[in-house]
Amino acid sequence: MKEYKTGNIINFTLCGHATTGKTTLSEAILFNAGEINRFGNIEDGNTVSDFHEDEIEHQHSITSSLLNCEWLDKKFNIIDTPGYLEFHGEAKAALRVSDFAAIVVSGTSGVEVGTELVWDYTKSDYQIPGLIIINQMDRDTADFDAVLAQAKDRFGNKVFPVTIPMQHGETLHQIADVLRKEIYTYDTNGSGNYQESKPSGEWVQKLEKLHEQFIELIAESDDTLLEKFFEKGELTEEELRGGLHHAFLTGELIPVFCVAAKRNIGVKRMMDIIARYAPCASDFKVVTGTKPGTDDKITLKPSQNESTAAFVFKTVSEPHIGELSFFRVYSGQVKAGDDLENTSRNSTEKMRQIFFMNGKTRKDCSTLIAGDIGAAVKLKNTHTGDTLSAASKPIELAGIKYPNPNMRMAIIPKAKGDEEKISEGLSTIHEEDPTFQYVVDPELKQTIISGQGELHLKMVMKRLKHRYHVELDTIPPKIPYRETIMGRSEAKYRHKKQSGGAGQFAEVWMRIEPRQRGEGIEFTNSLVGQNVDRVYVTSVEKGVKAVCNEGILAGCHVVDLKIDFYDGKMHPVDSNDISFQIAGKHAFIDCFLQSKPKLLEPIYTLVAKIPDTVMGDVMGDISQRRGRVQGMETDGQFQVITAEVPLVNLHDYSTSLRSITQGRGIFSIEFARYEDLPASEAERVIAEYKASREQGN
Ligand SMILES: Nc1nc2c(ncn2[C@@H]2O[C@H](COP(=O)(O)OP(=O)(O)O)[C@@H](O)[C@H]2O)c(=O)[nH]1
Ligand SMILES: [Mg+2]
Repeated sequence: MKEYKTGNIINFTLCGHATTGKTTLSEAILFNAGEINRFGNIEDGNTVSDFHEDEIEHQHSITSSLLNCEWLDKKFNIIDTPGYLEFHGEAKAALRVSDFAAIVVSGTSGVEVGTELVWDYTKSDYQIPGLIIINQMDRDTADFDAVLAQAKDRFGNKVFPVTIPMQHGETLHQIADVLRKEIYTYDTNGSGNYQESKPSGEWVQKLEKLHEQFIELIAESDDTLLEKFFEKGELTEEELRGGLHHAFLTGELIPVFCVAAKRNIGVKRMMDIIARYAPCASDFKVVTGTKPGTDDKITLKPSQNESTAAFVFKTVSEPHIGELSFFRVYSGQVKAGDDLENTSRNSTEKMRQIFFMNGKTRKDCSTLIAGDIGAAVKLKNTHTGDTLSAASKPIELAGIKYPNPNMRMAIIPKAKGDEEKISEGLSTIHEEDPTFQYVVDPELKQTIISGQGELHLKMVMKRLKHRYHVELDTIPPKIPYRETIMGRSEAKYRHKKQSGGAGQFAEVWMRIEPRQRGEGIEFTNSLVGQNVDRVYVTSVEKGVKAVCNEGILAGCHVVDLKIDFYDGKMHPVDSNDISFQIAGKHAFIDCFLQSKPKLLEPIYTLVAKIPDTVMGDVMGDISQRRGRVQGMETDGQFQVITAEVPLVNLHDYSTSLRSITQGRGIFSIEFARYEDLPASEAERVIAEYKASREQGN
């Protein structure tokens, strides 16, 4: 394979909402570049990017794919990412190593929540430039102007069309180019080829006007250009080219392209403009990281002569190959056989074989230079998010910012004795895919897995089954209810035992009263006189705290009350620590049961962003979940609903919102507070607890 310089490598991520045609577009790009000679499609399950069995079955991308091709002497490393919200972690990881984001929008559905999310990652998380591709322009309902207006509204007035469609729907075959003021007439046989011509009729004026506005926008992005522009009233072609590159790189221009990927219309011209003007690997002048284990900044140059630093953004386990680690080299070079330092884990790593990737196709390569992206096999102890660097100048690069999990499940092994395999499997999958998490919850006594949604967790279960041969059932996680009181009371408890040898004696007088929500437990003593030796105060407190931990009504933590140990009795010989613990415990239980005890449930604040059209259904669903809507706000073509919903009714929210909105809604939840559990629910919880106690669980 040809060798490229850092300045000739362009890395970008195809990202956006689901089914906008990212994978189809990646196929068109590879086809146009001659990397493949058959143009695969989604329906036949034969694209380079969607090669996984699950992707073919579901007819959409689930993991990101690394692709590469050459265009106009530039090497494109393209990462095609899944648009489904559950797999957005893949897009976040891909953007982490990209020079810019190529955000694909459908000409029919326009800006969607997935579009806004990737825009946010690009701007807030990584500060890289972006371009917008309006695809599916051959669909009858496609409306370029409407989608462009939406994009401007959402992403600002730096959004500007570089190519525009001259027909809409089926008949689309011509694209007007604002940069060159030319018309491109595409072959309709999918070859992607076109003929150039001069505009005529209304298009002369139209292109002239757009071209002028475009130059103004470019000139505005750079003071020296602006001066020249004012002096001469125009820019030379060379100035314009330089300005275009600079404006794109700095986000002063967000170029928009129109394409019909499936028909291979508009794609080649877009590739030309990317090759000529898009940000490339050498444009980001410094690589910033930290000295491992410290916050001290270190910078390197994005040059192959610099000390080596590479970042692993993805790990997969492929059958017959083993672990494949995808990485971008930021500086220096990585050669097969190199020993590098994994500065994230403080270990060394040998790079055995390294590859260029095109979907599942690997091409051996001996060296990857600064700016390039490839994969290595069988790294010993390197995982997603790790930095590999030269031992002589260790550096750690910033990690990937992942989305928060929004679905939790408790797991139960189907067979006994699988515990070890399960924990090994869970930890390996988490290291490969950090958006999947698990914890053994000591309070709930359950292993809780969490991820981006039902499909995501199903995929994890599938991997556990195939790779570790363990099968798991999933159930909704238990709810961490709380127990507390509404009234005050007092009780006296005498613990007395005489069985042969030394006896046990303790008497505890106690009062309890409620505290405000969130104030916790307060234990005090107001003993006077010498009825009880003060050493027993801690014994009583220990007894009380143990009960608070175990619960009285339903096995939940007791919260928000004040206990005062105010008097008691002791015996000179038979009283001891354990007797006072026992008496304290029972005195407390007696008090508690007399003080109008009740259960509390966790309430979460739910914020959902959804399209206008499904507002009624989303609200109806929230109220069915005992949720209370707190507010609604319009945000472009979306509505943002804030509601408070009991946690017990949220475990399947991700699935439900997805089905109500057809994948066009997003949400987040955050703990708000504990509130009274309605009486009928409390009865159920207490009955379930009693039943499980009887079964000995
Ligand atoms: N009419 C039309 N359909 C397209 C175009 N691009 C993609 N599609 C179809 O849109 C659907 C989603 O495409 P896909 O590439 O999987 O989208 P992705 O989820 O963004 O990767 C598939 O049925 C494609 O055949 C296009 O330009 N025109
Ligand atoms: Mg796809």
